[in-house]
Order: sequence, then C-alpha cells, then structure tokens
Amino acid sequence: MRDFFPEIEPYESGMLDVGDGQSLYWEASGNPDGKPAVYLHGGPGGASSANQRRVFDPEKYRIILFDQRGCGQSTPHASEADVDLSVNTTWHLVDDLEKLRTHLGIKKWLVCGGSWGSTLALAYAEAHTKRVTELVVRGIFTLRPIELDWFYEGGAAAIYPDLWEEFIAPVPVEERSRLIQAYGRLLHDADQSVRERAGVAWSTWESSTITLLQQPDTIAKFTEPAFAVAFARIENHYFQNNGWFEPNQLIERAGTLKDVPGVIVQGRYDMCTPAFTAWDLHKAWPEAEFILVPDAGHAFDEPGILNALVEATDRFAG
Ligand code: STX
Repeated sequence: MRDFFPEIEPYESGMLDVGDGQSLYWEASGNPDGKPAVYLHGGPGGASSANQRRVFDPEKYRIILFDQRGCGQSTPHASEADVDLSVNTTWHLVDDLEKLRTHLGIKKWLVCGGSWGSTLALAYAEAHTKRVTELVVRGIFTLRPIELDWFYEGGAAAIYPDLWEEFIAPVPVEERSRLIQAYGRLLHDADQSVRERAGVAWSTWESSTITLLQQPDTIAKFTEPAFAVAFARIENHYFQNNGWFEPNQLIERAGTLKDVPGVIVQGRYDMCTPAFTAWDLHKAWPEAEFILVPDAGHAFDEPGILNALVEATDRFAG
C-alpha cells in the first residue's frame, strides 16, 4: 500500500485578490519546475491542509493548494457575523481557479479533489477542459438533491441513529422536516451562541461520519467553533442553492471529459457521499479508470483511498 509522501513546506505563498472584496490564500510546494497540479479541498467551506500536499511526488510536481472563498486563511472569513455569502458560489470558485492559474503562469494543470473538491473539479474541468491535463477525483459528490437528502435530511440516520439524534437536537421539532433550511436560519441567528451550537452540531455530524472508524483528532479539528461555523454556513448556503447547478448537470455533461485522462476513486463504505454517485459518473465517463475501494469510507487518508490517489498521481507524473 502506498502512503503519503514526506511532509513538505511551501516554497512560496500569497494572497490573491479575486474581486468582490475576497482574497484567497494560496501556496506552492514541491518542485518549482515540476508538473503543475492543484488540489481542491472539501466542504465547501473546508480548508487546505499540509497532508493534501503529500499525495504528489514533491520532486515531480509543482503542488498548488488554496483556500476557497470565505474559509481557511482566505478573507473575509465566513465565521464573521456580517458575512456576505452572495459572492460565494460554485461559479465564483470556478472563475477563481482560472484567476489563480493565470496568476501563477500555469498553462494547464492536473486537477485533484475529493468530496466537494470532486464537485468543483468536475465543474471546472467541464467548463475549462483544455486547461486540465488529468483529473483525479475521489469520494464523488455532485450536489444532487438525492445526495443532500441522504446525508442531511435523514437517509444516513439509518446507519448512525445515535449521531443523527445529536445532529437534529439544535433544530426545533416543527422544523425537522427541512433540516438544511432550518440550519440555514440557526447558522445566521443574531445570537452567537445559537450560531455556534448549530455550527458545531453540523460539523460534528459530518466529521464523525466521514471515516470508516471515528477519528477523535479529525472531529476535534473540524468542530473548533470558528472553523465549524464557517464550514457549516458555506456548505448550507451551497446546498440551499443546489450548488447553482442544473439538475444532474455534472453527470450529464461528463461527456465533455472523454479526452481528459481521469481516475475516479470511491470508498465502498463512504457514508457521506455514497457510491451511487461515483457509479453514475463512471457510467457517464467510462474512459476514466474507476476504482471502488472495498474497505474504505469517505476521507482521503483512508488507506485504500490514499493508495489509489498516490498511484494515480505517480502514473500521471510521467
Ligand atoms: N461535504 C463533503 C465534503 O467535502 C458534502 C467534506 N466533508 N467533510 C469535509 O469535507 C471536511 C474534511 C472538510 C470536514
């Protein structure tokens, strides 16, 4: 089994002004003359992290990470009381990727992402196919209502009745038939303690269910209140708007990817973004290699998932 490459530090980083008052943190690590690759983090509303550098061979790749609008080290941060999320949509992020690529003087890059990172990778690659050398996606999420219903409206309660009880606890009983909407209200409540309780409950649910076995470190990291509120607010905002996608958009337009070398990696026991979406993508984009890992959940550091990702980036390194 392949493991992470060694820990590395960025050789360069900065803040990119993308307009709308938004500045994005970005960084480059690995080989400055290597093959360009960008890693797209999850959520939306998650953050880049040092381990994301480590799915690429640092001698062969120029590795680009960045924090999407409103999260990580990007500013303004969506945990702030008066956040304006109207300038934070899928298509803003797709445009930001083009701004970052141009800023860094990159013609084409390998695009890698998991979970929401796979959603954004697909949206970007379908819109800017010629800019993508290869596409490596895992834990496939396309933000269709059926996927949101599964994870945020009660489907996955079948597997986690105990954690589900905690997820719905902050929501008044009469609002529990539409949890995403109810959480949207709580996450922007005038009372900071209401916002934080909601943000932490939302992030506890997500971070407790993304790995095959619960990982206390992962849960602790993603339930720190400022992170949790920004993460929950941004996710909730995207989900209330169905990601600004047409119904089934990413799957239906996957035909545009037929000439892009690709790998789809999916854990069989992924409870956050279950395998049916990866399967639908595989059917719509049969040219891509499809790897269904038999003993993994959702997160990218699950051994079988990481192994498949590293094998893919190594193969594409040439
Ligand atoms: N959201 C899935 C996703 O992208 C639907 C995601 N889930 N958890 C994360 O990301 C963190 C690892 C950032 C907590």
